Amino acid sequence: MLKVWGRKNSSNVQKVMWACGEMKVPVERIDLGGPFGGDKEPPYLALNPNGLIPTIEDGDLVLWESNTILRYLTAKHDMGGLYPADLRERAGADRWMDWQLTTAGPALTPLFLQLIRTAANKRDAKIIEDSRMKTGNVLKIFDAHLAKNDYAGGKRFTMGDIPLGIVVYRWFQFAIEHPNLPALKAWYDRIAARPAFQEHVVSVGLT
Ligand SMILES: N[C@@H](CCC(=O)N[C@@H](CS)C(=O)NCC(=O)O)C(=O)O
Repeated sequence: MLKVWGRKNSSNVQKVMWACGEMKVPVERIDLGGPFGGDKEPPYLALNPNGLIPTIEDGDLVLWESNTILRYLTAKHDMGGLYPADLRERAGADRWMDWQLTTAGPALTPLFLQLIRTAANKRDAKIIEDSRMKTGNVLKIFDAHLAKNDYAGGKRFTMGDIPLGIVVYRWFQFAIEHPNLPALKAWYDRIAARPAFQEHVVSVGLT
């Protein structure tokens, strides 16, 4: 069975679990990282020298980098579905996956670390405000795309929606002022109706 290494409240592990849930691929997930530790120990570093989660083992294939894992698993199990066969649709999905890693994720991370992982009396208001502004501004770019497209890749749900679905879930949970982004909200409501998203993201919550 496919093995996934990593704690279930990691956004990057959730990408893999959500995709497997969508495709009904059975998974053995092993808790690692955060309070579980083990991610900087030699046996795990032999699988993933970055000491980060997730890593998967699929037979004798060992793979890390969450979005690469997402591409591999969806291509293997759902070619033409979650993994678009059409080159243009795939490029659209790929583009928003890369944008999550390079742009939206880094904008949001300080907000997450401050509001979820830092005690209230140790929080830095400037870091929170900078990250709030930056995230709102970058998500306006995705909102403009969604005003003309139902999903990241175009007309239908694909792998391209998964990384940003988790970013936007987190962003909406924070008790901060959010800019009004109606197309993003409508897209998020479509995402939130998916049972695999509910199981692997919403029900895990923010910790
Ligand atoms: N670019 C990597 C980033 C992986 C990453 O930063 N993972 C975080 C969790 S989301 C991690 O391993 N943190 C250390 C820990 O959980 O102990 C990916 O997308 O897989």
